Amino acid sequence: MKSIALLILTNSLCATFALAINSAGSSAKLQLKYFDIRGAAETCRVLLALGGEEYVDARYEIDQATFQSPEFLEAKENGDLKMNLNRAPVLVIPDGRVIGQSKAIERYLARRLGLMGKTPEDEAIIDCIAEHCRDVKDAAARKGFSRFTKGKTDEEKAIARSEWFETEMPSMLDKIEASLPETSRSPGFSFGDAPTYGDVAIWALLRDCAPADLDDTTKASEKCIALNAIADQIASNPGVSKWLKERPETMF
Ligand SMILES: N[C@@H](CCC(=O)N[C@@H](CS)C(=O)NCC(=O)O)C(=O)O
Repeated sequence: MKSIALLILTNSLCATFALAINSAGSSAKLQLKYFDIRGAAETCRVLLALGGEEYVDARYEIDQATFQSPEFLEAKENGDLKMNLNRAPVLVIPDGRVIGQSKAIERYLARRLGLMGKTPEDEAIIDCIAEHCRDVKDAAARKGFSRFTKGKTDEEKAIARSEWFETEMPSMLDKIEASLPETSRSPGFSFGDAPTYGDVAIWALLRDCAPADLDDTTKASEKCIALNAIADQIASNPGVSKWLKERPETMF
């Protein structure tokens, strides 16, 4: 039963991918190409859900045993990924041009979808909030406690993990929380009184981390009332909550 379900899922993902590839360059829709994981593309997908724009969600399947993706290798060989230096994600825009770098894609989508404020100054402040979230994620990665970290014992990883979640992450989140009164005009929004890219970045940081880190992240952020209200506001947006219910279940 499980293998039939997997086969159906695999076939439907292949169909999605084939549709995406066949329509490259000619589609009026945006086409986001990435692995079949949340990873570096999920903030883009959530921005699109929040902004209500339809797009082609082209996914390179990953073999769960080998972590290889023949579809990704083929795309690399075809030159589809040149604009991200042979990596994913890339976004193909309706005129056929390709944008690489996940953060550049996020900012482009946010601007396109009206989630970057009204002026260059608004945009810079919203971007600044999103960059705070990136700092937190980068600091966690540098701390090196994930199962992919090499050169550390399990005991060393456990120590790094508790230092991060008990002290360092709460301290960084407190600083972000303290900055919000400078930019927010209403509870539930990091900038002004409407959803922005910064809110999506906060949601991704607090709610869309690796499932194994969710409880510790929730605990580390428990005193951050404003940040949690923003994350809840994004999660309860109808487009986003529909996406969260319907998105493919993936390993990361
Ligand atoms: N700075 C780039 C990094 C892109 C990147 O490292 N992509 C990874 C997946 S998250 C990748 O394509 N890895 C496969 C490879 O490099 O062969 C971005 O944010 O888009």
